Amino acid sequence: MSTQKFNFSGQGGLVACGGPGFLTHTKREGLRTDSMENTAHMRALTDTDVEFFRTHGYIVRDDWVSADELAHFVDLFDRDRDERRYRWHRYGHHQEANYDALCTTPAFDEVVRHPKVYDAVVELMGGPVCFGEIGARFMGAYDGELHQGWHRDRPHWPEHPLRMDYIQQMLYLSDVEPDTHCFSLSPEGIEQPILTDNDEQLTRGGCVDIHGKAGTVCLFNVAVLHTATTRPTSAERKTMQIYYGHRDRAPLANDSVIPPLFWQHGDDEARAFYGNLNDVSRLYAQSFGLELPADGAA
Ligand SMILES: O=C(O)CCC(=O)C(=O)O
Repeated sequence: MSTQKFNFSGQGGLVACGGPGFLTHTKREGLRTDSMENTAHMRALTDTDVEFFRTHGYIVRDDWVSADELAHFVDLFDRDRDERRYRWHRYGHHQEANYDALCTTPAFDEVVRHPKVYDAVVELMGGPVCFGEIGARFMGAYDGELHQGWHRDRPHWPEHPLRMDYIQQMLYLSDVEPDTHCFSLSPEGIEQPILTDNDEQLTRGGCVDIHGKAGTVCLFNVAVLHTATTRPTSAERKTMQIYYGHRDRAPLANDSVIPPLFWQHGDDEARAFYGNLNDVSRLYAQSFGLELPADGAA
């Protein structure tokens, strides 16, 4: 596997063309315009974003999701939670979640492959990405003790330029402020040694609470120490949390079933993105009498 896909110096680096209507990443000086005719591709990330990700393990952007998109995504979320209640279950310390959100509401694909987010994910991952998991998650009012459960979802991948095997999009669908539940992480830079002891990492990196208005996106390396911070509040928190992996590496987990609608999609890019099938998707497909794609290529 190539590990030399990045060049953060700016000149001659890779830029990403991803998401619906975009096909692949390519060299900055040789932009492909497959579905874009002669429109120059606008890169979603700035060099400052990339440098921040290198030195902190995450970035936050509140300007990618438009007001109209946000209203649409909140509507999808609320309707899913209302009409597909039977797929929502208790999760973690004080959450409810639906991990089959792509089956119950296929339109969540618009969140998963939001063009700006997808473009940034592809650039940070340094090559073609695949769907890993989707969680629609809800946190209600709470009057208990402040709670945190620090963890890393997956190990670092040392051969990757950002030592990143999987990345998560955390999309806030409600305002997140100092007195509400929030997502928190302990920043770490790729030049820093990995501290496996949580207390040591928290002493070195501290704790950053990610606040932002509804529509804010945080992208982070899931190997970075993080937690949900549950605090006494009357405010509800709604999030979409989507994992992306490298297309040629192992599927993330078996929490989300990938609907055949996507891995049998008529569009090559959609099929490839959703085609790194986990065991549960294969099992369900077989049980419904569907023919599975050849290994590694849906
Ligand atoms: O819900 C949150 O704020 C934290 C999410 C988290 O810990 C995770 O996805 O592993």
